[in-house]
Amino acid sequence: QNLLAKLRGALERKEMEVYYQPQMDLATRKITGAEAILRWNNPELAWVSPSRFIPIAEESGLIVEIGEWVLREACRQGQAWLESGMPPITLAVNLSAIQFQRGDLCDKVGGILDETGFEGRYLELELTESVLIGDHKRVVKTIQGLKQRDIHLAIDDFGTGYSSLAYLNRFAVDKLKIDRSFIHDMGSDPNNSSVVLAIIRMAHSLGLKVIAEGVENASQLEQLDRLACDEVQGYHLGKPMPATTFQRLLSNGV
Ligand code: G
Ligand code: G
Ligand code: MN
Ligand code: NA
Repeated sequence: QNLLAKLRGALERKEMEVYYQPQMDLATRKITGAEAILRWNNPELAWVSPSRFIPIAEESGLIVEIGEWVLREACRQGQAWLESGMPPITLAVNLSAIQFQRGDLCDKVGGILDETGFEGRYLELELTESVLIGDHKRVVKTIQGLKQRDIHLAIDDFGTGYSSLAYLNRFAVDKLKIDRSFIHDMGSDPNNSSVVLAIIRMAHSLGLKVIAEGVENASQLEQLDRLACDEVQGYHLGKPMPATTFQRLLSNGV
Protein backbone atom coordinates (compact mmCIF):
# COMPACT_ATOMS: atom_id res chain seq x y z
CA GLN A 1 0.00 0.00 0.00
CA ASN A 2 1.04 3.55 -0.80
CA LEU A 3 0.67 4.92 2.72
CA LEU A 4 2.55 1.97 4.23
CA ALA A 5 5.42 2.45 1.77
CA LYS A 6 5.73 6.08 2.86
CA LEU A 7 5.37 5.20 6.53
CA ARG A 8 8.42 2.94 6.33
CA GLY A 9 11.42 5.16 6.80
CA ALA A 10 9.36 8.14 8.00
CA LEU A 11 11.29 8.17 11.28
CA GLU A 12 14.67 8.07 9.52
CA ARG A 13 13.56 10.92 7.25
CA LYS A 14 12.57 12.87 10.39
CA GLU A 15 8.97 13.31 9.25
CA MET A 16 7.55 12.52 12.68
CA GLU A 17 7.07 15.10 15.41
CA VAL A 18 5.59 14.89 18.89
CA TYR A 19 3.00 17.55 19.73
CA TYR A 20 1.81 18.32 23.25
CA GLN A 21 -1.75 19.05 24.34
CA PRO A 22 -2.18 20.75 27.74
CA GLN A 23 -4.09 19.15 30.62
CA MET A 24 -5.44 21.35 33.41
CA ASP A 25 -6.22 20.59 37.04
CA LEU A 26 -9.70 21.96 37.75
CA ALA A 27 -9.11 22.72 41.44
CA THR A 28 -6.01 24.88 40.89
CA ARG A 29 -6.69 25.84 37.23
CA LYS A 30 -3.02 25.14 36.49
CA ILE A 31 -1.50 23.14 33.66
CA THR A 32 -0.33 19.94 35.34
CA GLY A 33 0.26 17.72 32.35
CA ALA A 34 0.30 17.22 28.60
CA GLU A 35 -0.61 14.41 26.25
CA ALA A 36 2.05 13.57 23.70
CA ILE A 37 0.42 13.23 20.29
CA LEU A 38 2.19 12.00 17.21
CA ARG A 39 2.24 14.10 14.03
CA TRP A 40 3.41 12.84 10.65
CA ASN A 41 4.36 15.38 8.01
CA ASN A 42 5.15 13.68 4.70
CA PRO A 43 6.31 16.04 1.93
CA GLU A 44 3.98 14.43 -0.63
CA LEU A 45 1.01 13.77 1.63
CA ALA A 46 1.37 16.82 3.92
CA TRP A 47 -0.10 16.17 7.37
CA VAL A 48 -1.60 12.72 7.83
CA SER A 49 -3.90 12.19 10.81
CA PRO A 50 -2.85 9.50 13.28
CA SER A 51 -6.34 8.03 12.98
CA ARG A 52 -5.33 7.19 9.38
CA PHE A 53 -1.77 5.98 9.84
CA ILE A 54 -1.81 4.38 13.33
CA PRO A 55 -4.02 1.45 12.15
CA ILE A 56 -1.60 0.88 9.24
CA ALA A 57 1.36 1.07 11.58
CA GLU A 58 -0.37 -1.49 13.82
CA GLU A 59 -1.14 -3.94 11.00
CA SER A 60 2.39 -3.77 9.68
CA GLY A 61 4.06 -3.95 13.09
CA LEU A 62 5.76 -0.58 12.50
CA ILE A 63 3.90 0.71 15.58
CA VAL A 64 6.47 -0.94 17.83
CA GLU A 65 9.31 1.14 16.45
CA ILE A 66 7.19 4.30 16.12
CA GLY A 67 5.68 3.94 19.59
CA GLU A 68 9.11 3.51 21.13
CA TRP A 69 10.31 6.61 19.32
CA VAL A 70 7.36 8.68 20.66
CA LEU A 71 8.03 7.46 24.19
CA ARG A 72 11.75 8.25 24.01
CA GLU A 73 11.08 11.65 22.47
CA ALA A 74 8.50 12.57 25.16
CA CYS A 75 10.79 11.41 28.00
CA ARG A 76 13.75 13.28 26.52
CA GLN A 77 11.64 16.45 26.18
CA GLY A 78 10.16 16.07 29.68
CA GLN A 79 13.62 15.73 31.20
CA ALA A 80 14.91 18.73 29.21
CA TRP A 81 11.98 20.82 30.51
CA LEU A 82 12.67 19.76 34.09
CA GLU A 83 16.36 20.58 33.75
CA SER A 84 15.52 24.00 32.29
CA GLY A 85 13.61 24.78 35.50
CA MET A 86 10.04 24.39 34.26
CA PRO A 87 7.53 23.26 36.90
CA PRO A 88 7.15 19.46 36.86
CA ILE A 89 4.25 18.17 34.79
CA THR A 90 3.06 14.70 33.89
CA LEU A 91 3.56 13.59 30.29
CA ALA A 92 0.96 11.15 28.97
CA VAL A 93 1.95 8.85 26.10
CA ASN A 94 -0.44 6.67 24.07
CA LEU A 95 0.37 2.98 23.89
CA SER A 96 -0.97 0.70 21.19
CA ALA A 97 -2.38 -2.63 22.35
CA ILE A 98 0.29 -4.24 20.18
CA GLN A 99 3.08 -2.60 22.18
CA PHE A 100 1.41 -3.71 25.38
CA GLN A 101 0.96 -7.31 24.30
CA ARG A 102 4.60 -7.84 23.42
CA GLY A 103 6.40 -9.36 26.37
CA ASP A 104 9.16 -6.76 26.53
CA LEU A 105 7.24 -3.54 27.27
CA CYS A 106 8.56 -3.05 30.83
CA ASP A 107 12.17 -3.53 29.73
CA LYS A 108 11.68 -1.12 26.83
CA VAL A 109 10.05 1.56 28.97
CA GLY A 110 12.54 1.08 31.82
CA GLY A 111 15.42 1.36 29.37
CA ILE A 112 14.05 4.65 28.01
CA LEU A 113 13.63 6.06 31.55
CA ASP A 114 17.21 5.11 32.40
CA GLU A 115 18.56 6.47 29.15
CA THR A 116 16.76 9.86 29.38
CA GLY A 117 16.89 10.27 33.17
CA PHE A 118 13.12 10.97 33.19
CA GLU A 119 11.47 9.61 36.33
CA GLY A 120 8.56 7.20 36.03
CA ARG A 121 6.45 9.28 38.40
CA TYR A 122 6.22 11.99 35.70
CA LEU A 123 5.15 9.51 33.04
CA GLU A 124 1.61 8.33 32.36
CA LEU A 125 0.83 5.61 29.85
CA GLU A 126 -2.57 5.66 28.13
CA LEU A 127 -4.04 2.24 27.46
CA THR A 128 -7.27 1.38 25.70
CA GLU A 129 -9.84 -0.86 27.35
CA SER A 130 -9.10 -3.58 24.79
CA VAL A 131 -5.60 -4.02 26.25
CA LEU A 132 -6.96 -5.20 29.57
CA ILE A 133 -9.08 -8.01 28.18
CA GLY A 134 -6.00 -9.77 26.79
CA ASP A 135 -4.05 -12.60 28.44
CA HIS A 136 -4.80 -11.92 32.10
CA LYS A 137 -1.53 -13.17 33.63
CA ARG A 138 0.59 -11.27 31.18
CA VAL A 139 -1.41 -8.04 31.63
CA VAL A 140 -1.03 -8.24 35.43
CA LYS A 141 2.70 -8.88 35.13
CA THR A 142 3.21 -5.97 32.75
CA ILE A 143 1.21 -3.59 34.92
CA GLN A 144 3.15 -4.66 38.02
CA GLY A 145 6.40 -3.98 36.20
CA LEU A 146 5.30 -0.50 35.17
CA LYS A 147 4.06 0.27 38.70
CA GLN A 148 7.47 -0.68 40.09
CA ARG A 149 8.83 2.32 38.20
CA ASP A 150 6.03 4.57 39.61
CA ILE A 151 4.53 5.01 36.15
CA HIS A 152 0.88 6.15 36.10
CA LEU A 153 -1.68 4.29 34.01
CA ALA A 154 -4.73 5.85 32.38
CA ILE A 155 -7.55 4.25 30.41
CA ASP A 156 -8.01 6.22 27.19
CA ASP A 157 -11.38 6.79 25.48
CA PHE A 158 -13.15 5.41 28.55
CA GLY A 159 -16.74 4.37 27.99
CA THR A 160 -16.39 3.44 24.32
CA GLY A 161 -14.89 -0.03 24.81
CA TYR A 162 -16.75 -3.26 25.40
CA SER A 163 -14.93 -4.75 28.33
CA SER A 164 -16.44 -5.05 31.80
CA LEU A 165 -15.90 -2.72 34.73
CA ALA A 166 -14.24 -5.56 36.64
CA TYR A 167 -10.80 -4.69 35.34
CA LEU A 168 -10.86 -1.32 37.10
CA ASN A 169 -10.64 -3.16 40.40
CA ARG A 170 -8.40 -5.92 39.18
CA PHE A 171 -5.68 -3.81 37.59
CA ALA A 172 -3.72 -1.00 39.20
CA VAL A 173 -5.08 1.75 36.97
CA ASP A 174 -4.79 5.37 38.23
CA LYS A 175 -6.99 7.42 35.95
CA LEU A 176 -9.90 7.32 33.53
CA LYS A 177 -10.02 9.56 30.47
CA ILE A 178 -13.70 10.13 29.66
CA ASP A 179 -14.12 9.86 25.91
CA ARG A 180 -14.83 13.16 24.20
CA SER A 181 -18.16 11.93 22.77
CA PHE A 182 -19.65 12.05 26.29
CA ILE A 183 -18.34 15.58 26.84
CA HIS A 184 -19.75 16.64 23.48
CA ASP A 185 -23.15 15.18 24.38
CA MET A 186 -23.28 17.19 27.62
CA GLY A 187 -23.98 20.13 25.32
CA SER A 188 -26.54 22.53 26.68
CA ASP A 189 -28.84 19.91 28.20
CA PRO A 190 -27.82 19.15 31.80
CA ASN A 191 -29.68 15.80 31.59
CA ASN A 192 -27.00 14.60 29.22
CA SER A 193 -24.38 15.01 31.89
CA SER A 194 -25.70 12.04 33.88
CA VAL A 195 -23.38 9.55 32.15
CA VAL A 196 -20.42 11.78 32.87
CA LEU A 197 -21.49 12.14 36.50
CA ALA A 198 -21.88 8.35 36.80
CA ILE A 199 -18.36 7.77 35.46
CA ILE A 200 -16.87 10.37 37.82
CA ARG A 201 -18.66 8.93 40.88
CA MET A 202 -17.66 5.39 40.03
CA ALA A 203 -14.05 6.37 39.39
CA HIS A 204 -13.80 8.27 42.66
CA SER A 205 -15.35 5.45 44.64
CA LEU A 206 -12.64 3.19 43.24
CA GLY A 207 -9.96 5.74 44.13
CA LEU A 208 -9.27 6.73 40.52
CA LYS A 209 -8.79 10.19 39.07
CA VAL A 210 -10.84 11.40 36.11
CA ILE A 211 -9.87 13.59 33.17
CA ALA A 212 -12.38 14.79 30.58
CA GLU A 213 -11.25 14.87 26.95
CA GLY A 214 -12.57 17.10 24.19
CA VAL A 215 -13.46 20.09 26.38
CA GLU A 216 -14.18 22.75 23.78
CA ASN A 217 -15.85 25.58 25.71
CA ALA A 218 -16.11 27.27 29.11
CA SER A 219 -19.60 25.91 29.75
CA GLN A 220 -18.36 22.31 29.54
CA LEU A 221 -15.41 23.18 31.77
CA GLU A 222 -17.62 24.68 34.49
CA GLN A 223 -20.11 21.79 34.28
CA LEU A 224 -17.23 19.34 34.76
CA ASP A 225 -15.95 21.36 37.71
CA ARG A 226 -19.41 21.13 39.34
CA LEU A 227 -19.42 17.36 38.71
CA ALA A 228 -16.08 17.17 40.61
CA CYS A 229 -14.08 16.07 37.58
CA ASP A 230 -10.34 16.32 38.39
CA GLU A 231 -8.77 17.43 35.12
CA VAL A 232 -9.67 18.63 31.64
CA GLN A 233 -8.10 18.47 28.19
CA GLY A 234 -9.36 19.88 24.89
CA TYR A 235 -9.37 22.69 22.36
CA HIS A 236 -10.71 25.13 24.99
CA LEU A 237 -7.33 24.91 26.74
CA GLY A 238 -5.25 24.33 23.66
CA LYS A 239 -4.86 22.12 20.62
CA PRO A 240 -1.90 19.77 20.40
CA MET A 241 1.09 22.06 19.76
CA PRO A 242 4.82 21.81 19.04
CA ALA A 243 7.11 21.46 22.07
CA THR A 244 8.42 25.03 21.78
CA THR A 245 4.88 26.46 21.78
CA PHE A 246 3.88 24.36 24.77
CA GLN A 247 7.00 25.49 26.63
CA ARG A 248 6.02 29.13 26.02
CA LEU A 249 2.50 28.44 27.28
CA LEU A 250 3.82 26.85 30.45
CA SER A 251 6.45 29.48 31.22
CA ASN A 252 3.84 32.23 30.84
CA GLY A 253 2.48 30.83 34.08
CA VAL A 254 -0.91 29.46 33.12
O1 G B 1 -4.90 13.66 16.20
P1 G B 1 -6.02 12.68 16.04
O2 G B 1 -7.31 13.12 16.70
O3 G B 1 -6.25 12.32 14.60
O4 G B 1 -5.57 11.31 16.78
C1 G B 1 -6.23 10.13 16.50
C2 G B 1 -5.78 8.99 17.38
O5 G B 1 -4.37 8.76 17.26
C3 G B 1 -6.08 9.20 18.84
O6 G B 1 -6.93 8.17 19.26
C4 G B 1 -4.74 9.08 19.52
O7 G B 1 -4.86 8.34 20.70
C5 G B 1 -3.89 8.34 18.51
N1 G B 1 -2.47 8.68 18.72
C6 G B 1 -1.88 9.89 18.70
N2 G B 1 -0.55 9.77 18.96
C7 G B 1 -0.32 8.45 19.17
C8 G B 1 0.86 7.68 19.50
O8 G B 1 1.95 8.19 19.69
N3 G B 1 0.70 6.33 19.62
C9 G B 1 -0.50 5.72 19.44
N4 G B 1 -0.57 4.39 19.56
N5 G B 1 -1.62 6.40 19.15
C10 G B 1 -1.54 7.75 19.02
O1 G C 1 -7.79 9.09 21.59
P1 G C 1 -6.92 10.22 22.05
O2 G C 1 -7.44 10.82 23.30
O3 G C 1 -5.48 9.86 22.24
O4 G C 1 -7.05 11.34 20.97
C1 G C 1 -6.44 12.55 21.09
C2 G C 1 -6.88 13.33 19.88
O5 G C 1 -8.05 14.08 20.17
C3 G C 1 -5.83 14.30 19.43
O6 G C 1 -5.33 13.90 18.21
C4 G C 1 -6.55 15.62 19.30
O7 G C 1 -6.34 16.21 18.06
C5 G C 1 -8.02 15.30 19.49
N1 G C 1 -8.63 16.33 20.33
C6 G C 1 -8.06 16.91 21.39
N2 G C 1 -8.87 17.86 21.95
C7 G C 1 -10.00 17.86 21.21
C8 G C 1 -11.21 18.62 21.29
O8 G C 1 -11.41 19.47 22.16
N3 G C 1 -12.16 18.34 20.36
C9 G C 1 -11.98 17.40 19.38
N4 G C 1 -12.97 17.22 18.52
N5 G C 1 -10.85 16.68 19.28
C10 G C 1 -9.86 16.89 20.17
MN1 MN D 1 -4.96 9.53 24.21
NA1 NA E 1 -8.98 9.52 23.85
